Amino acid sequence: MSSPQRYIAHFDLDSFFVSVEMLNNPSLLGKAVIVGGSKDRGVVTTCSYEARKFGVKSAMPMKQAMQLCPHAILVQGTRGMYSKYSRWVTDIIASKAPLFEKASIDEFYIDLTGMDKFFDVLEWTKDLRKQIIDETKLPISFGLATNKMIAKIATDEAKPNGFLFVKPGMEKDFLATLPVNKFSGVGDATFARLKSMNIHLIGDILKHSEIELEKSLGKWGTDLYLKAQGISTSIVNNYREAKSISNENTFHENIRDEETLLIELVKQIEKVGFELRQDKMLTGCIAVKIRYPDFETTSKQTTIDYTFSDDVLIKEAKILFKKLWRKNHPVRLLGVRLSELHNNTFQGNLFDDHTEKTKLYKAIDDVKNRFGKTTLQKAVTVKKKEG
Ligand code: TTP
Ligand code: MG
Repeated sequence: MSSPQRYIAHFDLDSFFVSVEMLNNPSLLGKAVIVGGSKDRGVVTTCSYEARKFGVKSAMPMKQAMQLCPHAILVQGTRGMYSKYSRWVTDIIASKAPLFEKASIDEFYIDLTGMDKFFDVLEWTKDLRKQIIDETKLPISFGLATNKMIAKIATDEAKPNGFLFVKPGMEKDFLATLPVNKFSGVGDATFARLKSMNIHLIGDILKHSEIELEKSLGKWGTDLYLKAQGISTSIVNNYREAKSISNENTFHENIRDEETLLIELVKQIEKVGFELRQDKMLTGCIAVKIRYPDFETTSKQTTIDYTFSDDVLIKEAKILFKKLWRKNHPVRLLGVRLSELHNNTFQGNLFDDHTEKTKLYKAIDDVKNRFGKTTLQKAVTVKKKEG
């Protein structure tokens, strides 16, 4: 029996944050719009296709963007809305797709392997796209192909507001005429290096032998050789089985003092928050668990705007704890859990416009990595021990 035909669909919302802003403010429609930080110090988070025509790109300093496109309308970003729309799209996909991965806030892979026996895979994917657009009013594009790598590149080629099907067997031809920096991981330096070897297009890679490429580029050369042929074996990680990050502590002696319990809670959040950021993830759901001495165990969870920030998590955890804990009852075990995780592909987290915060967390986490996880803690978790 031959193995089933692999089919992977990759969906990505078009200029996602801008599209959400346009829904809330239709006067922005069709205009050059930039979502980002402040005019003098901020960077571009994303921009509309009208602004892209002028060369504006995400991660570009805002100053430069405004020089390229002086008439652009600058929007600071609406906290909360992006998570809401991201969840909405996730729910629609979850209601239809047998197996899918949420790759980032606006990006999904759906595994449709073997489904061609039961339905027309392209029509099914087109229907799903139509449903997302009809319900949410957000523009979204997809690429459909035989693996994740080709599907993602196909989405990129289909944008804005389109779709592209790379039929089985057509992978190499599809890639051949695209520039080599369409492969993720080919940054400016590698791009220049490949140029010096006369490799501009992906098709040029295959003019060299695998051995040649390995000689000049090491293992990366072998990778490129495989990629250029359209080969990629990475799998779709089932979102329904996505992992969570948790931490809990059974106390030597039961604790009934509220302040001590809150300090323990903050400590645990700092641990899971650290892990979250090390894994480069965002979380959308936090839970607190309490076990009493008679072993009665209760927990409470809440959905939150996607975040990686300890401050946000601590605030939410405290609210949950206060709702959950029967005041003055001794506690045997306290725990926290973060779920609804997906990759944080951002340079910074826009939700609070906190590029500064991102830098701060990175600095704290770097120290934790070097000197151990307990080196740096919030003042509140330290205070108690000294006092
Ligand atoms: P992307 O899908 O990478 O970009 P996009 O949706 O804006 O544009 P495209 O049409 O090319 O898909 O990212 C999704 C959202 O994530 C984006 O709207 C803004 C946010 N984002 C950041 O906050 N920081 C970043 O560095 C990037 C790349 C994206
Ligand atoms: Mg997108």
